[in-house]
Amino acid sequence: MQYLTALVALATVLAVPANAVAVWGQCGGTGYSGSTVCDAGSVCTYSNAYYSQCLPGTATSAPASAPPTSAPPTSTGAAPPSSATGLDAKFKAKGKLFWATASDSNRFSDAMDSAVTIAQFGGVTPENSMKWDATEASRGVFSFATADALVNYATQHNMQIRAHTLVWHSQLPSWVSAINDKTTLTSVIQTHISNVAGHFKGKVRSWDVVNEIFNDDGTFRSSVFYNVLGDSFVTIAFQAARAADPNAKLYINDYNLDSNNAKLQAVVNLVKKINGSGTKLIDGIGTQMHLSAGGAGGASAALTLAATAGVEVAITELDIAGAAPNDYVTVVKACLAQPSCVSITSWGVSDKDSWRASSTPLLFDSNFNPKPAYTAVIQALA
Ligand code: 9MR
Repeated sequence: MQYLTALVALATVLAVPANAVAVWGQCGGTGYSGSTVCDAGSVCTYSNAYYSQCLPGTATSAPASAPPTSAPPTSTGAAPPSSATGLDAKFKAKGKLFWATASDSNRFSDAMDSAVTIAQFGGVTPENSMKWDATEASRGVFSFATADALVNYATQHNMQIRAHTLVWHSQLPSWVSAINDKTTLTSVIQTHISNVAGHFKGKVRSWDVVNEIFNDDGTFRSSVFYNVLGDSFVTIAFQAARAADPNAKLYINDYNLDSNNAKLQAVVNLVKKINGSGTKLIDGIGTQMHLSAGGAGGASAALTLAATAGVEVAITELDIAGAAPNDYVTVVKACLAQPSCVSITSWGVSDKDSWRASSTPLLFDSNFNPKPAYTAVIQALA
């Protein structure tokens, strides 16, 4: 897939016309009839015969109307299937909402990553850009530039957005962890959520409102949120999220919900308790599914148990360390068989960019070539 790295500058003009394409937008390719001129600060960059994209940077050559100066080199690897035959399309054909991937601009700014993302995935989750440390590192000072880049990219490619995450003990600035009174922490949670979820109001399909709040035995995890507020922090967070973006689906998300176990039972019980005490606040349960080889056997039972909470269920961060193709197939079939399972999100595109890269847990290898697990999943979706 070396050809995907052949970047050919197509456009930068001194005056950018009104119909210029925003950064990350499409600006060329077979069948494309829109503007080939990018906004200032970005340049139309050749990815493949079907796709050119406005990437940040400045052109050093070619005027806007110039064709590519050279044909892309011949690929030595398998070309990504077209979007009509990709993972997301096949998953949707089975009645599901989307198959997404974790991403952020450090990933999709790579032309190979972007080409595979567009061909295969119908949604994104910000891998890091919407977390507390990225959005409110200092109290009351909000930054959204990196997250906005992902939202713009997803919007331009008709991808759904699973936003992640509002209240999490990790990647949490120390000024939050240091709070020790209920009034301040309640206000800080509400301010964070109203600003962050409010900023993306109407643009994301769902939010992971609380993330990883339970221990494996089903007790609450020790965190500043639980230690100061008790379990009331969950309701405080969901109420704030509902107020900030009333149409977003609000999720509770966790790992090790991979079988009928104590942790998943605690999640289901909490959802039933909160939703049963008046207004429905929680719309979905997210099971991350960071699995190990041979560890998918409980997936079907887990999805079945999660569905008993009466909310939608999503597989939100799927990767499988050292996966045999059949491990992936087991997960996909479990979701297909459970009507409440609405979506799958892979936690990244290429093995080389995985948070646990050494265990090669994803569907595309470090050169972005589809792995046998990918082929097995496509066959399972046939
Ligand atoms: O993939 C994320 C990695 O880039 C970050 O360094 C890490 C920091 O905590 O978070 C990773 O994503 C995590 C996700 O937000 C929540 N579930 C576990 C994921 C893997 O650690």
